[in-house]
Amino acid sequence: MVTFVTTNPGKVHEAQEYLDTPVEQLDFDYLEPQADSLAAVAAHGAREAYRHADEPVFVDDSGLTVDALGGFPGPYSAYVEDRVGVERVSRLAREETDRSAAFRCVVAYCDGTGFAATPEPVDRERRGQDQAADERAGATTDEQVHEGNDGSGAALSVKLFEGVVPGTVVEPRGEGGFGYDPIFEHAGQTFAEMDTEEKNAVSHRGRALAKFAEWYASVDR
Ligand code: ITT
Repeated sequence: MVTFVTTNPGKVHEAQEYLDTPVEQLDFDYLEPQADSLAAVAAHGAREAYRHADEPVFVDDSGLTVDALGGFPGPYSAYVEDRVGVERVSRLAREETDRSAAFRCVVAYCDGTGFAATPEPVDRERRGQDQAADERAGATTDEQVHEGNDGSGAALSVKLFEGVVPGTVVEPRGEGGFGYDPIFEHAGQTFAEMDTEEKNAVSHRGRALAKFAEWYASVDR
């Protein structure tokens, strides 16, 4: 069993499809720092969630980046969805000639131990696609080990797994999924037109979870 700290049941549903072990949701709204990078937000969240839960946890920070809007809404996707709404983000993006966008997800795992000696998970099949999307979306890293300070002087390691999927912003279509799914088209379908399995097979979260699942299954706990 692994604990997914999130307020979003849609994320948990997708994660359960990917991981062999049961995924339990802990509905805890950790404080998200204002940062330009999803990885920084996710790493901070994982540490805070671990301190709250006092057991192994993972979190996921994700967002939509629209190329012509300088990566907006990016790490502010949840705030913008709440205050502005996805239809208005779609309208804004559709005023642009270039409607390219990407969904990015960073899964961050923390169990209070260090990961320095852990072999990095490798996702060769998807790495090329991820790199192409990373370049478009201005990403810097894939999987890595981060050390951070928990405020008590002790370092808490966090393991990060990143997934990116390129697409286009369109008028809302489809009834499934959540959040920005109806306005994000990939290979001719919006994510809201796909079922969970289809979305997971190509999505940012699916790609990050695949790496996490591979690594999680390989480590001795
Ligand atoms: P937690 O932080 O509690 O996990 P959240 O929904 O607030 O839940 P984020 O802070 O990561 O999640 O914000 C992500 C935003 O991007 C939010 O508006 C989501 O609806 C949206 N989002 C994330 N993944 C998505 C996906 O797969 N499809 C559509 N929208 C997504």
